[in-house]
Amino acid sequence: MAQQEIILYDIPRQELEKGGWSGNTLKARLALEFKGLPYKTVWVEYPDIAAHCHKIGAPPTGQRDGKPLYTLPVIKDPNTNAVVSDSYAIAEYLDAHYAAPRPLIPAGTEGLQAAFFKAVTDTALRSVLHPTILKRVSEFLNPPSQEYFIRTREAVWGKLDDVCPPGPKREQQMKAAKAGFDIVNGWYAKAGEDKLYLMGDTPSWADIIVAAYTLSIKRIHGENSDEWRQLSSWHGGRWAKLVDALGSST
Ligand SMILES: N[C@@H](CCC(=O)N[C@@H](CS)C(=O)NCC(=O)O)C(=O)O
Repeated sequence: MAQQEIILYDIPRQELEKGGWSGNTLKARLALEFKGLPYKTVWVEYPDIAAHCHKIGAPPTGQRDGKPLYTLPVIKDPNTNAVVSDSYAIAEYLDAHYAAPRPLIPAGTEGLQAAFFKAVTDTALRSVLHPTILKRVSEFLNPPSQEYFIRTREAVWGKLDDVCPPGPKREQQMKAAKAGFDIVNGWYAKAGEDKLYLMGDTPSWADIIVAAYTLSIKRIHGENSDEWRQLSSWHGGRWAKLVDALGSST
């Protein structure tokens, strides 16, 4: 039977033509494209995620305030009837069910990929780059998501206006991000200065993680932003080249 389109649930922004923007959902999107699998996007506003997950049978991925937390990305695969939450679990699912044309997590690297995910997230991505995006994201979401995002993020970060305002605080944050990427660049350089991927010539899930977050900075702040200008110039343009190699047009 012909391969049916996998459904990717993602969070919309006002200008949908600018494509997916969330680092987490971009990981799943890039993984689907890496495999060359046909898929379509169903857009779900933040306040509707939990109800939507209930409806399709997608499990929560964590907890917030002692209650189950439902997040995107989720995929639904009509070929197998599987519904999978969490970007990492989605990558593992795709490898398990669609081995061809190439693995996201090559055999024997499972533990290393998991260790890299934790290390790169803590060093450069989530903890360091994340504060730079919060205010901007709150501005481009549709009204229902906007209200939800501001309320839930301010409960954690305080006033979004104060998290990473333009000026010295933002400059400091970008310096911290650069310092994080310096470390990650050192890991990449172990494969050879001229190599694009963490495994040298073989792209893998590790690179998709980095490419997805890097692409999210480009999409969130915009191609002409200072944030993207800086990030895309670091380390000989390594991160921008990863986006070019593994990024998505949607
Ligand atoms: N570990 C999850 C995290 C996903 C995640 O945090 N997604 C955010 C969007 S970027 C979300 O859906 N949040 C729902 C909420 O804040 O209520 C993954 O990798 O998929």
